[in-house]
Amino acid sequence: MVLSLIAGASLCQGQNFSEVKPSPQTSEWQDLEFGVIIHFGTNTFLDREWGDGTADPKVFNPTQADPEQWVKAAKAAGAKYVVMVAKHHDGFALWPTGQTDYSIKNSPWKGGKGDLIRETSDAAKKYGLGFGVYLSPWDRHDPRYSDAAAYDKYYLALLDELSSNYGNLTEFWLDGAGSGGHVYDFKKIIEELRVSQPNVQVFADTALFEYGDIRWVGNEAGTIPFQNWNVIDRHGYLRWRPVEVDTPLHKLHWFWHPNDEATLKSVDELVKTYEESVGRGGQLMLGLAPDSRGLLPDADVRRLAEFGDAVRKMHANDLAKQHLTLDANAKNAFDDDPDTFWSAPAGSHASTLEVAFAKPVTFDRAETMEWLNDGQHVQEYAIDAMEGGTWKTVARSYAIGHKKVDSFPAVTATKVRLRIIASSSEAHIRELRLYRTP
Ligand code: FUL
Repeated sequence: MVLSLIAGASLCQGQNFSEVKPSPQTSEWQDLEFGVIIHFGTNTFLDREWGDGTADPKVFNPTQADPEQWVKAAKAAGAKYVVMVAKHHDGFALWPTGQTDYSIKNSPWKGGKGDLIRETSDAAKKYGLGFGVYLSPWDRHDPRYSDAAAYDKYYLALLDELSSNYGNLTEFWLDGAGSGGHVYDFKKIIEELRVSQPNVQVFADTALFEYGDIRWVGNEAGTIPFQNWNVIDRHGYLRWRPVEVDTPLHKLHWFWHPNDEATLKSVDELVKTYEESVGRGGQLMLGLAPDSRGLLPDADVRRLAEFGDAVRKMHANDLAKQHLTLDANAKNAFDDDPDTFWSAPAGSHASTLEVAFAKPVTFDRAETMEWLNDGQHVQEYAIDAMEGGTWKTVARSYAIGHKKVDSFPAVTATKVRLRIIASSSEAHIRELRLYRTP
């Protein structure tokens, strides 16, 4: 009795939302802000989103598959890493696995000698992007799926190949789709993954709640529709688990489909998605889909470059840099150095970071970043601009987190202040940036 009380007490230690901190690996991952996920497989050739596992491997026959083209297009969009769907729900493996014949080994592509995971990870490395994989737990082809223990063994063997043969993985995607009712030994799966990939960030939706480092946003529309706090309660214990926002470049389509040009998202739609994902402290995971040639369609490549240009232009001129002299502490919020931050007075729960300008600056967008290594502390804040000698509040909101974008009608100000209205302990502000929308 006494022992169980003591054990219960120790479980409760540190269970305070603002005391939970990210791991160094998760912080590093959050700094990437934007990745892409690539869907390519038998579905590409059969006009399908969810293959039923009966497709003949011979249908997989791209004539010009070029992972370097995919990676270059992702990089032009501003993505920092690529996640490749190694096996989707149809069970077809895009690498020459030794665990099943249902793979590219039995396709006509490169006479069965190709390896798309190798080519894509090599391309990512060549262009300086991170690499990750998606391995669908749900499998509509493999007969072992009906026997939970046999399938776990199979899945583990696939995972071992992916986690030991393709270098460091940035992210591992565990997709809950379709698995309703099937029980997997996720504990074992994650344990095994960690042996060769101790730093990989595991994405998992709510069905696989216990196992992820990163959580699903809950929709595929490209938006975080809530105040974004990084720490969530997992069945009674707290864990730092940031949000990933996955959404495809073509509306509702993760795989390529013929005559699908009309679903290609516009630059404005993509920028809105960026603002509502990265701009709300989350990670953007944009879905790309090579066509039956094995190339991203020209229009997609162009759109990705246009999107990247639009985001770069939005950030071309940080007006906050025109501030007058600041003390060393405040300067840290305007230096673009991710390792420095302005710290509010120790122990404070409210504070102000203020800058003045020699000449008035006109802006309609503010980007604020919290230094999160010590936890997420800012609970409520406002941005005020001094216009015509009086302070005017242009934005007021709750969580800041990794990054927070606030947009408002343009103001012309001689001074700007970030007012921390409530924070669980002193605020740590990594950057405060001001922009005029081009
Ligand atoms: C979903 C899957 O069902 C879709 O086909 C796609 O792979 C998406 C990224 O995740 O859960």
